[in-house]
Amino acid sequence: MSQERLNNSILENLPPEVIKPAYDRNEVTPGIVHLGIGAFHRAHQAWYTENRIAAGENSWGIIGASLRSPGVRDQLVPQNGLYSLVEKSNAGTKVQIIGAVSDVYVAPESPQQLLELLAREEIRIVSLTITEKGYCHDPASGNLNPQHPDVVHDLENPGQPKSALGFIVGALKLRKARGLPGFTVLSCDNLPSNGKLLGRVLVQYAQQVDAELAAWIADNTTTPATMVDRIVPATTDADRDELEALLGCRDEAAVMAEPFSQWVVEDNFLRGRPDWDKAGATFVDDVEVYELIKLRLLNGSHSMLAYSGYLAGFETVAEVMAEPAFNKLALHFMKTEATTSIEVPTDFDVAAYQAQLIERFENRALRHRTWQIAMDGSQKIPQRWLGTLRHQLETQGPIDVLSFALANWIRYVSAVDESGNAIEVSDPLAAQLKELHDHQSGNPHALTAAFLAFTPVFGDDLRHNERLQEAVAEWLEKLSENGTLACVRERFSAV
Ligand code: NAI
Ligand code: CS2
Repeated sequence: MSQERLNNSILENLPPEVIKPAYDRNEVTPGIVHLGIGAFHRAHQAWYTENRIAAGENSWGIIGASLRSPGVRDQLVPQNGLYSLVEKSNAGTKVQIIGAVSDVYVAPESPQQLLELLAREEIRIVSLTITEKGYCHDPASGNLNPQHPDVVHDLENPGQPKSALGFIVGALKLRKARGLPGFTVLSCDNLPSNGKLLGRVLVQYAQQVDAELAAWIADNTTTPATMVDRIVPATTDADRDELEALLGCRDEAAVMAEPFSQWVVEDNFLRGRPDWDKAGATFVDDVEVYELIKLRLLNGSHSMLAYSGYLAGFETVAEVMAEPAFNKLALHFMKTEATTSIEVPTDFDVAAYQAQLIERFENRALRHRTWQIAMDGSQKIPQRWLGTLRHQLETQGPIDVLSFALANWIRYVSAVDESGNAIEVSDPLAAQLKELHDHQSGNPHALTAAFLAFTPVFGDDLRHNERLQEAVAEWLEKLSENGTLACVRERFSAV
């Protein structure tokens, strides 16, 4: 029988080693609305903000909103918004109770209520972690996808939006009409030039509503770029049970994270911001190179290890990394393909960064499932692999690992693993990708050609590249004959 839920009244009874909010939560007023209050926001941006509120910046309280499901609201609201951030590493566990979130709205239950919240003057920052697919854009071009079902719905039903774009533009329209200032919209998702992308799709969406509003939004909002980094797996019931034993109460909203955290933010805020730099964040003028390094090295390796690791039968990243050939493969990929595609600043120690990534992936205390990282490949692959690939093709650089990775992704979206078991492929384009696979399965060359011609992911250029075509088809042949684990051991044990 679960014990009492975490809440304000039992904070003082928690074990002394648990870090608790060292401020009066009643003194905190909202300044940030966060859309997509999933695990990552709670373990990253909210953690930095908690630090600033504890330092007295108490007008930056967070109100969360889910644009999809009531799950997180039902976890947090019965706990007065409190939750545990559990830092886990091979060296041990550290628990901090975060108090920065005061409430959670569920948009589908009351879209008007969320629009009104976003239109409140004191809201100066609207931050987002809505996943790569939440921006209703075309991943290959970076422009708004006007046929996206949520865009079509929201333009026809502006009072009941479903998308973040619909809510943000709807709220800005209210603010303009009421003579209120705009706000800063802060993307914290793993997208290239996420600030520019968000600014572009917001204005492209608003132009479909009203050109004057689009112009006002361009002048009365800022969309700074960010590079966000902290590995935060989905929380399991086993995690909650383990934590309950430690806390002596039940925390349904807890999040698990590695100790490492990085946040690089373009310092372009319309109406102020918390001093997140005093909590360890970095404000810069140009986030570009930080994003590139992180997306191509960390996220590029993550996705490569996710598809090949899953098909090789490994459930978590740490399990994949415990296989010596995979461990070597990860570093080999970073050194020979991902890093060579980036102009790394001379004062940046890329070898140390690569070694640290390997160590972070080896963190056995975090159960980061290969299946979770494998989600939304059609939305992730363009920024994680294709920039590197185009560079390697242009410069005659090696593409051995990227073509191996693409071949494994193609096999993964067939939705059948090497033992004939079904794979639950979670991707907005899963049905199209499976059809593409099944149409050409058994013919590696035709299969490769069909995928490279799939423009929503690959654009128009890669289909014509014979070297790439050959390399992927060759891997598809080898992998279906010998299986992923045998191929990795045979090819990468000695790199
Ligand atoms: P999560 O599954 O815990 O939360 C995802 C949130 O996005 C939920 O609130 C969900 O309702 C919302 N969402 C999903 N699809 C949406 C859509 N189409 N429109 C609007 N909202 C939508 O996932 P988590 O771990 O919070 O990750 C979210 C994003 O954060 C990632 O996609 C990535 O961009 C970024 N991120 C995650 C890291 C991690 O290790 N978990 C680390 C760095 C960045
Ligand atoms: C992961 C990222 O699920 C995924 O796609 O690659 O969430 C990764 O954990 C983070 O970007 C780390 O900062």
